[in-house]
Amino acid sequence: MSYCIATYRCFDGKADFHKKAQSIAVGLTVGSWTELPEAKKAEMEKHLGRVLSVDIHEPAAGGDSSASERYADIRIAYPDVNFSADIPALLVTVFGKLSMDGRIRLIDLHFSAAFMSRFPGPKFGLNGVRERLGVHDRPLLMSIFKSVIGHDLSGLREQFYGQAVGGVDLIKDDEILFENPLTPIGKRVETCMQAAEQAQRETGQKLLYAVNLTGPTSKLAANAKQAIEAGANALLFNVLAYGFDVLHELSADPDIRVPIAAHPALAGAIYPSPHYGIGASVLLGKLMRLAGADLVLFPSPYGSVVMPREENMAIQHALTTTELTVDYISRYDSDNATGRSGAATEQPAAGLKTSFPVPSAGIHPGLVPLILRDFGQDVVVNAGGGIHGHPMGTAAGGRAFRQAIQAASQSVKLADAAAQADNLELKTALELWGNRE
Ligand code: 1AE
Repeated sequence: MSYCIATYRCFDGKADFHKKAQSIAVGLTVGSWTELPEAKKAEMEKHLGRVLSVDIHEPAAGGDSSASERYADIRIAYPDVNFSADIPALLVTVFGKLSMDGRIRLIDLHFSAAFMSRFPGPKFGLNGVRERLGVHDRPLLMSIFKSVIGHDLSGLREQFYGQAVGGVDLIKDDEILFENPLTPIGKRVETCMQAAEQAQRETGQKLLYAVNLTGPTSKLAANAKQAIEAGANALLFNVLAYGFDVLHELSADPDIRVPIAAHPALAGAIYPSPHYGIGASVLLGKLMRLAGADLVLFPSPYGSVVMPREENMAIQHALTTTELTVDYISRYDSDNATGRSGAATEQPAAGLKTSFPVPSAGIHPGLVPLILRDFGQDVVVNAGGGIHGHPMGTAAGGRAFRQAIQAASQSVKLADAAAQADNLELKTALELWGNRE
């Protein structure tokens, strides 16, 4: 018997957490247990959830407010046999009704090997994106279209070219650019890819354009294929508005042979509370990777929409770890269990590719050393305002970032790099936005 394991943090000043854990394990699986006749129990045993552990944290006397709350971390194993092997079924099982039942938060998920084996994961992943660009030795740079609503194709082309010629590796649509008569997806792709080719002739650099895949769910795959037909070499997708399963289907579609960048729109309604919702590393880490995102955007700890650094690091870990047995795969197997407490058994690792972390929002060149300090070389530095807002123009904005990335990668201080005559763009950017190294 195989199980997926959910870990919850449950806050309550007085509750009997062991009783609470039992009520979740039973309530979200067989419904009732002690009242069942013995014959029925034998039949239902395989559907019964198991409490694996209950770790109670009592408030520290005189501690700060977070330490002064009483909570328990509760781990529950859910039999795979209870749900179909898809993310919606798993999420509704482990945190459907329960998400509305008081101060409780889903902080981790471990998938059974059988469940995980149904997910191919990212089609390209971090290395595949690097291969497509031919860039293996430095962090990538992405820029974001800004203020494009109401603009026509020529306005778009101009903005695209400015970004491309500045040396960015990827350009993504703004996530609020939907299907519209001025810049419909097919024409948008054709126009932007022409600008990409022009820029490539000048810079020699390849570029991915992540066009925003929008519209009714039933038309997404067709829209994606139309965009690819028109020359799209990447897609942007607002995963949480559509659901993880939609990403999974798009990513697993053999005809959609381009990397998919997952945008975190709506995530702020789900992860930030300490008491409710789903932890960022599950929402924007494990589930995004499992569902097949090649690149995942999330708010950084440094910019305008701030997420705590430890949560960023947990997302990075979930996206890039190769220790899948430890981090992803449930090691609980009832055939080897001793009693009800759960037992560890070794299971084979599923070979999910890693996804590119893309810490975003309010990023400017002065933050690049912090990004590289935390994420190393396998990161996409992503900016909208920090590129277009450069006093010397959009292309200069891209160059300022490339100069910052080069300096930080070689452990050269930004201030020293900015003092070099050929790094005027970086100097100008640091004067405007500051230097946080
Ligand atoms: C967390 C998503 C960031 C994003 O999509 C976006 O548009 C950022 O723009 P800037 O860099 O803050 O201008």
